[in-house]
Amino acid sequence: MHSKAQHQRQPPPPAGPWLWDIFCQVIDNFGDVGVCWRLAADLAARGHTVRLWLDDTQALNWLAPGALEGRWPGVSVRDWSDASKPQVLQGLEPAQVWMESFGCELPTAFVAARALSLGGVLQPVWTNLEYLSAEDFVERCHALPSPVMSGPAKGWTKHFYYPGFTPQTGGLVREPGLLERRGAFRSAERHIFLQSLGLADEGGPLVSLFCYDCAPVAQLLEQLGTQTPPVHLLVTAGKASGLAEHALAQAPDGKSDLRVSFLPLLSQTDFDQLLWACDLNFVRGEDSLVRALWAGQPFVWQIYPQDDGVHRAKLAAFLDFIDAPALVRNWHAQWNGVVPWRGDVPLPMAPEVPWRAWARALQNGLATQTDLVSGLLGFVAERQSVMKK
Ligand code: TRH
Repeated sequence: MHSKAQHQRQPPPPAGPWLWDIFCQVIDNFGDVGVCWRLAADLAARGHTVRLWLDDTQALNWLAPGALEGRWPGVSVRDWSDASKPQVLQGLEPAQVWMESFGCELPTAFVAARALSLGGVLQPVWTNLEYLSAEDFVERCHALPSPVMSGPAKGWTKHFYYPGFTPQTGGLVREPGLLERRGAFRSAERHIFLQSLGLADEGGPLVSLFCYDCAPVAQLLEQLGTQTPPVHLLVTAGKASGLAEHALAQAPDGKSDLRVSFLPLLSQTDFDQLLWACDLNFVRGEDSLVRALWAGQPFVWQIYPQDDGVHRAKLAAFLDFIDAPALVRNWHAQWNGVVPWRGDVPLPMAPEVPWRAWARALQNGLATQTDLVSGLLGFVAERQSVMKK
């Protein structure tokens, strides 16, 4: 007879640590590099080693200070073009995992160098990181194989890895300890954070703004200017600040109680704290949405607009998944141009609006899922054991 202890399921053996090659081509904005950096930094913090191959490293200067100078333990940032140079490839230690992000293709010379070494027996686990979506197809497509049909790695297999909001998907990036750090961030920390940005904390409501060119910023500023107590708007550098400056220049004098501050480009660590500090966050794209969810504060998401309008289905799927109350849906509809601006949809700072409690509940619900990096490590370990058989 087995003892009780023998019947207990053993925890899976620790995965790795492995060497990773993550490839990222910057299409536009900050999201491609922002997501890949979060992933690389999270892997490195768990003891893995990452080579992050980028065709444009510029944003890392502010997003992850020290990364380009090699001061980030476990991550080395490489120039994309180096991955095709024979002198670089010759001396490159073979990685256990390859990741191509957001549909970028690995350089042929890089793949060939590996496929030709040892007759191609040293096959990495090859993953294809996709965009985040709450649409139904994500559960169907997550972890599906994609056989390589041509080129030097013909016969190998890649696998799709879809981030997502349900256990049947790849999950969301959530570094170990993130929610504990967020929970420990209270009014004293907010005060210190604002001071570090050279801003006085008057204790009133704070709103952050990060958006695309098509956001109705003038209308937002007008509504924020009518609030009691007065709102302090923190505008992120880039498109949002251009729009806010323009709107302020056009606004009639003396009618608004709104205080506006323009921020410099922040590191991702500071960007997270900005979202923790604010009572309402306007975010966009992919990574800042996830960080707003982990902030657990009311947020309004501007989805990356696509010419063919497919982003509307993606937005609707997200609002359905999060079971957004009418108020939250109305904000998203007008902010994303799905309906004309109304100007009377209440803000979460109003005491009778239960938006804050809802955002906290959403954060708690999502936190019960396996995070993306933990899921990915399990996936790689599983693929490795299949490949060994
Ligand atoms: O910049 P984005 O609009 O990126 C988008 C999306 O990822 C979209 O899905 C993709 O198709 C497109 O790029 C190509 O928004 P996102 O995803 O929120 O990325 C912004 C990153 O920039 C995020 O990591 C937070 C970071 N950031 C800072 O760290 N400091 C800052 O001051 C600002 C303004 C942003």
